Amino acid sequence: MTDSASIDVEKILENPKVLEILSNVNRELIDRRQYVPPRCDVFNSPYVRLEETTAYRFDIDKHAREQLPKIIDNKVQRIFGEHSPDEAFKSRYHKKRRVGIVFSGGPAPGGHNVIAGLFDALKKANPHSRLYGFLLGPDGILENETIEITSDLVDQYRNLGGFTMIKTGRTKIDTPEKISLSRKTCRQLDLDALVIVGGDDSNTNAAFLAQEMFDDGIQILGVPKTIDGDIQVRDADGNTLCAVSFGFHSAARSFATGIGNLCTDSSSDVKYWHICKVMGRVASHLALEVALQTHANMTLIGEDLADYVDPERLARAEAQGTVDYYAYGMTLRHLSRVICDGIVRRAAVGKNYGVIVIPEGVLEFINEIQVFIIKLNSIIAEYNSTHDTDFHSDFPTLEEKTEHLRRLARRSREDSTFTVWNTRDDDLFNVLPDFFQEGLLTERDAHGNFQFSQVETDKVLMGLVQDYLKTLEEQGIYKIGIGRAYYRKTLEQGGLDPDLYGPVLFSNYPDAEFLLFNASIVSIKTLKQELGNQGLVGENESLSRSIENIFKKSVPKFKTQSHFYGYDGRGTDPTRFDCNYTYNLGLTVFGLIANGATGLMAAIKNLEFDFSRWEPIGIPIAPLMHLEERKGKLTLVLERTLVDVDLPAFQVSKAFREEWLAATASPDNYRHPGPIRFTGESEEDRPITLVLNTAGREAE
Ligand code: FBP
Repeated sequence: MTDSASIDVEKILENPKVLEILSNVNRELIDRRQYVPPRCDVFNSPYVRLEETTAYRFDIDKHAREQLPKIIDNKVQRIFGEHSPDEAFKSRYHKKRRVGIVFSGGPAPGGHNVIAGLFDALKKANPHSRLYGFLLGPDGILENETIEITSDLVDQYRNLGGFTMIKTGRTKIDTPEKISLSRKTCRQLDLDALVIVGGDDSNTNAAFLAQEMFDDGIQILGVPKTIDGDIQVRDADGNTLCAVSFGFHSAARSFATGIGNLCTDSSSDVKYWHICKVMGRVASHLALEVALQTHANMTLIGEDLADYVDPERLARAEAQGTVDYYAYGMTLRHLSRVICDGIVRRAAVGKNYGVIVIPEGVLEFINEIQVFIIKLNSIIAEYNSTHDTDFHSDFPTLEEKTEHLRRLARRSREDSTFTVWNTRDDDLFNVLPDFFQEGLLTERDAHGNFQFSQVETDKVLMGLVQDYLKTLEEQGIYKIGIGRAYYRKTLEQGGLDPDLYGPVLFSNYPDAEFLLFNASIVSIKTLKQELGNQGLVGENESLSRSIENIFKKSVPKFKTQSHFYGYDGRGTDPTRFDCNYTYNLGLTVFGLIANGATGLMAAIKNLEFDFSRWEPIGIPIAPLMHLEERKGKLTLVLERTLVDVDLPAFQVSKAFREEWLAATASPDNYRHPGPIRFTGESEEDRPITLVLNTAGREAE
């Protein structure tokens, strides 16, 4: 070994090659910064103008009409190229503007390109216009913390992931005080427009600010972002206006890269089940896309579990003339049984390994857990609204929190009008493992959302799986299948006749390719007994080494490795799809600003089709809002879109379930998507979910 004292680090660092490979600026970064996303055709015109269309209908919530009267009648705006507008239009368009932009919520790949698109269009219309970035999310608005976004800054971040340029935060602008602080900041900065790049809650903020600042003439526009992919907009007739939020494709591809690698590892070392929890607070879009990308052995889709109906329970209840509500939706126990079934079936063909994908929000779709989440949400919200302090600071430990719940259960016994937490709830809650209780009681985020990423969903589920597999093993059901050829070879090498022992040892001898020990043989002792009963081994004789070895190989060891795919995918560099999508969103948002719009969300229609068909539009936010429970109160928010289990993407994945489980003697059917490639061709240039959901509509 070289003596470290003899190494001249200074000399090494004089070598230009060394300096080059150590530089923060690598080839990938240079290529990304230089990439120029294509523009939707309309943006190649010198101007764009809006045209209101009444082709889309929305079912408007009466609360939205009451609370957002100034923007509720906004219509979808189509954007057209304009070559020779009149002078009044030109002077409005070229007006010197001051625009603010803020990121809100979790990072999503592509955010920097929204800024780049907006910046380029703003400066092209008037080089004296200025763009300000609010720092650290909505807090930057409340505290008037900004930086001016310059061309040098934009060039540093073109086509790069993260929200690093101006950072982000989760503060919600949800009180009259915060709204008035926001107005004050916008006025102080003399802003013409504010752009909020965010998810459902942030676009909700945008709608309320648009309403509040309508008379000030400050335009508020939203841009749909979230890796969760749950901002999808359809009108009341099912026409798609926004197929997916930006960031979804990149995050899903990043998760799929990692999970695809685990499929390779797992089928090489053949000893682990890799349990992969993937982000997606509620909806399972990311898990579904990962399933389609990797063909992992099992992927749970929350929406599918909620849709489940247990035919046996239903029939039993029907025969008894009763209703069994537990027949609808899957229980945690049942789900663990379904997973065990896949594990046992693969083991039977010698595959005691595999990959399971679990969406982080799966518990939301398990009835019994959802009830706890709702009840605890309202208990915490109630406590916070009636006390000066806060639930989590008053009851910092789990013990103190459960003691508070116990008191509530006691109260329900004394006061029959108090029903939110009764003795049964308390009893059921107390049998949950501590870490899960802690997870369910975890602090809600600023929007009152349950923080699924803080709960070890996979641990809860896999704990049940582990227990049930033990039972199945004791019952002789969970066993590793022994290759027939291997069995013959081993016995012959041991000088034994395989055909003499085979029928005694195995339940499927000699036809099956993988032989399964009889269910009654669960230990060396029972193995010896079985052979003794058939006169194949004497009482005082020891077992043949080859038979003992074969038996040992059939005993399953269920070894797991847990992985969480979330923050890594949020920070990945965007795919080309997301680069192009977000740059055009930035151009779109400027088109909306230049034409005086407010209370709209920039979007690209036809995203699910080829780029040549992409159409920039403005979608009115207020008509998309409805009432949802937040912090124990019904509140107006933008509706999230869950996985539609009737659409092709899910139906196709369901049709492939058996093939991807691969519980057969044939090889596994993994698909290895590889890393996100910025250059070159790939068979899918947009999310597979989108391709499938629109398959057959390409020619429309
Ligand atoms: P947004 O909806 O704000 O884009 O965030 C989505 C998400 O990435 C979820 O998938 C995840 O549950 C959550 O953020 C994690 O939040 P946090 O950053 O607060 O840990």
